[in-house]
Amino acid sequence: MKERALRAIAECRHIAAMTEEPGRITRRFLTPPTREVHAHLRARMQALGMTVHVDAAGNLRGRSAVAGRRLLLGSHIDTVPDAGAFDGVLGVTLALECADLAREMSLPLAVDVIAFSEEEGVRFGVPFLGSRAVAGRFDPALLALKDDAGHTLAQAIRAYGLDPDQIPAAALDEEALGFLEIHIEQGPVLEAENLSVATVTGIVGQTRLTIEFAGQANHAGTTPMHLRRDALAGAAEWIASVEKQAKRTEGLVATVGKIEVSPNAGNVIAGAARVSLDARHLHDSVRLGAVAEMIEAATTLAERRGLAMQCTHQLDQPAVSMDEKLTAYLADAIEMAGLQQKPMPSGAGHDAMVMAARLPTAMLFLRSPGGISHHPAESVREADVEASLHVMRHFLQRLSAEIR
Ligand code: HGY
Ligand code: MN
Ligand code: MN
Repeated sequence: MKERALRAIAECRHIAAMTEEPGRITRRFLTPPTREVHAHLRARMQALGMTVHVDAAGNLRGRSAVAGRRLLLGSHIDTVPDAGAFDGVLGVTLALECADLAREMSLPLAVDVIAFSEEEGVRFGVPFLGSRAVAGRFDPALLALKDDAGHTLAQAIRAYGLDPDQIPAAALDEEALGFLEIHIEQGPVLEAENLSVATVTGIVGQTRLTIEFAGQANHAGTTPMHLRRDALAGAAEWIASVEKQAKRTEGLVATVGKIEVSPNAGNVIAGAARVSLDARHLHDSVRLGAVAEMIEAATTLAERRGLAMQCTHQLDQPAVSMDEKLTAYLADAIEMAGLQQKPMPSGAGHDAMVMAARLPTAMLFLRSPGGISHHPAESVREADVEASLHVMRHFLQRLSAEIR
């Protein structure tokens, strides 16, 4: 298993070099480096005897030649800007190792591998586009979304040589035993408890929206403070209130990670400020209540400051529980691999939360050294990757026993 683990890690580092920005890992939805990744993974899939195609949503799909009940494994290959090498991609390289393990053990299991096209939602602001298509939950209205360059999602798909009208055909059209996503934890929990792996009980719900404050651009030197309608000062007050509210709400995380200011000049009072909000909680009622309060706070401060305020929702993704049976098989496999079992929720979003609407879904987490992710320092331990493959070997055998 050691050589499989080393290969899975080496593949992540190899794919990391396929980037929009030399020296950093950035690979947004269907940008040119995606083509390199697809070519590389296609060869890997074909070497495993798979038939391979890219569906209309840009997912790379490897279909096992084994005649038998299907199990889907996979994760995403798109990244955030200046990302680490393992978020998503490790789930694909380990899925390939698992498909090879199933073949080596002559299991009656057809292990298919999916490299999802757009999980992060960086380019078009809305995540899970690839997995929505596979799960048959892609809203055609999304095709009108625009990226920072003004290209629509439909244009990006066509520019890649795909046909957005064919997205409905990307939907899974057969029953499968389930979908399993192997992923780094991206947080500090497993490292704090000195554990290699964990089963995921559920994935937190997620709201993503944009708040635009509009005031009056004016001269920074001649405009008295009491005569200003400063959009950036309003946004700053709101951002501070969001952080305060999240800190006092148990289990809530809220992030303003992006701000765009106009005209964005040091000697001009900002006429417009556009900020992102990403709010998450394991209980949807808490998340939705907190988001409503944050929007109310934006409305109130905008009125007080003489600003216009507009809120645009990009995502309202309910919290999702993982499949109990598959998760129990995974927990048993962890114990059979001689490891301590730990069930835990995921604070990060994953394609698994979309796939769970379509078929039984489970996740296996690996420790994130330093608890860091969405950052070049993101890493994995070789021993943990090797341990995850032992777990998966037991899991595949257990699932096969069910269908013999
Ligand atoms: O943002 C997330 O939770 C995930 O990493 N896409
Ligand atoms: Mn991810
Ligand atoms: Mn991510």
